[in-house]
Amino acid sequence: MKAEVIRGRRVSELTARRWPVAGLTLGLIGLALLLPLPISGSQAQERRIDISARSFEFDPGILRVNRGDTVIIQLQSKDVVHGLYVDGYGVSAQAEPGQPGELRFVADHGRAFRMRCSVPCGSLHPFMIGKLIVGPNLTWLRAVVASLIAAAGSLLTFWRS
Ligand SMILES: [Cu+2]
Repeated sequence: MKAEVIRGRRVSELTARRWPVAGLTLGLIGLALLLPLPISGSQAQERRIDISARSFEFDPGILRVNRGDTVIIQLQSKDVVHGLYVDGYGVSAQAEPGQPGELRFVADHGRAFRMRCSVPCGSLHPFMIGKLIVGPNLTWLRAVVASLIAAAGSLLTFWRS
């Protein structure tokens, strides 16, 4: 019975009823993706981080800093000569046992970057990799919120028709 009623309705009428919800949904998705958030978290500060390198890993292997921080990494080696190169920032340091190296940069662009050993140090050298994460992962959060809104919006659109 219900199907007949829907079929009997004019298409333009259905479309007209869907438009407001679709528009609202798109608007909300746009907001979720683009709205400048008051970035929470601490103010930019100087972060001194000790990394110890040995074949074939960095410890700690994952660094988290806030955007804007001045990052000073002191690299120590426990065995042979190792290097540390930070992708995206183009800075590097070298260390050998007893002779630490240091590098410094301002974490002014967000996202995750690789840190790699920059001195061939053995068979697994290519896999001597760490990670630098700058800032809160807002992109991911925005994507999640946007897809939730999209899902809710399409449900609503079809329930109303
Ligand atoms: Cu290496």
